[in-house]
Amino acid sequence: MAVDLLLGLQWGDEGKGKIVDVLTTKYNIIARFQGGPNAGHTLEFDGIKHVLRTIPSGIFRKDSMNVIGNGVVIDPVVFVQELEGLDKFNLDYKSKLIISRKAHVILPTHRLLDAASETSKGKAKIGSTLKGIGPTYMDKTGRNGIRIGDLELDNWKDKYRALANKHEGMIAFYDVKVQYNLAEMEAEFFAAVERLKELQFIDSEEYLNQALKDGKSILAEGAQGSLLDIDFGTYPFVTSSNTTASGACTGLGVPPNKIGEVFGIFKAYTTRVGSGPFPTELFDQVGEDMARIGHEFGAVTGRARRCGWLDLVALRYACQVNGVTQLSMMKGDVLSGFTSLKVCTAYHYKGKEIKHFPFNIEAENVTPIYTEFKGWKADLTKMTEASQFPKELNDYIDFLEKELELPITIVSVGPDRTQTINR
Ligand code: 2SA
Ligand code: MG
Repeated sequence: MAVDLLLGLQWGDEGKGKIVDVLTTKYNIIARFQGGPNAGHTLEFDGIKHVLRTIPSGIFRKDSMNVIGNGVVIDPVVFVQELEGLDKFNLDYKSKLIISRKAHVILPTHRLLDAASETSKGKAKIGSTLKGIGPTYMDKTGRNGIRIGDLELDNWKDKYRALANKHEGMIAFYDVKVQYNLAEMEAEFFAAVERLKELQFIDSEEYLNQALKDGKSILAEGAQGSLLDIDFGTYPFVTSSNTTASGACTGLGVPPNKIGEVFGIFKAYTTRVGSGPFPTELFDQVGEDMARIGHEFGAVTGRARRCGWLDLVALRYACQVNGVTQLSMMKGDVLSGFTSLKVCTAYHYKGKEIKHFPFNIEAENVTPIYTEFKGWKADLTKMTEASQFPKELNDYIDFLEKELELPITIVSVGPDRTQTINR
């Protein structure tokens, strides 16, 4: 059996949670491979809306196992809150959720360091979610981190103390005002670690490879988006993990020759939260309409998302880096009623027209070149099959498929599980 991947192709918030939820019935195991509580995967079904942070989106399905892989960073405090949020659903998460011993732990001081680093940058800040993601991955690559498996050792608190002390020195070094009461944060953290230890910690690479041998199917659920990838994203305005396909291999311990389908998820327009370049960003009424109609607010922090037209230069790049095999287009319903729609097909870059994603996409270097489309009026949200689509929507989809040289097999026409159309 193979591991299929589900990845966001833009700057996050493409609607991955919804598509994982729709696809989970086809898989035995759903696995997260990178990121942490900076993610907010929204699922809607039976009139309920739920946001998942670190827990894989298969948790609501009776028969799926959910694995948090070694590439993920876990904040025990947020994790326990997440578990408490699931209590009302009566899920047997102790038997359905397993955590890699090699995943790294976000400490309270990692969150403080995130805040200190962002404050020290002033206007140049990354716009991080302040969940401690960057500092935790820094400690991982700096070979200082504490892993989930460490929490099973008797002396883990010694290791914790040494690292937290070091972090306090670093916070002082930043020389910015960060108010905190570490004793309080630590009490909450230690209590959360004890709850976390009630779950199963495993050697997840062993578990997953054995599952493949046993004929089980696995879906790897990406978080954030390709343009936030630490290597291929709009650096430094990125997150600190590999959000692209290769991250699934390193973040789960499954070999590349076991990767099967790569589902790429994109919105029919583009959004971005946090700082950083965004060539097709709109600063006018049209952009405001997209934000309002699309409810474009961060699922974790509530931040307003910046909105703009679909950028095919960026999307083509993301498809290439990930080896996408099929696409899902989300939130086309938000564009209903727009008189005309634009799609960026190339950039003017240093006096030339280019179609590849260049090193620097800052506004002073890049001007988008657009193709314009007639909009559609019909409300898509009640549609149940592709034959009901208005001609203008079909024209839009056909154009994207031709430009991207990939099939758009799923079109989402609303947030609910049921508002999903296969083509
Ligand atoms: P971080 O916290 O260090 O990973 O932030 C670094 C950059 O990555 C962006 N980022 C995100 N962008 C979109 N969605 C994300 N998750 C939340 C959601 C966002 C929220 O799913 O709604 O609630 O605000 C996410 N996580 C990280 C971030 O904006 C920085 O640009
Ligand atoms: Mg999100």
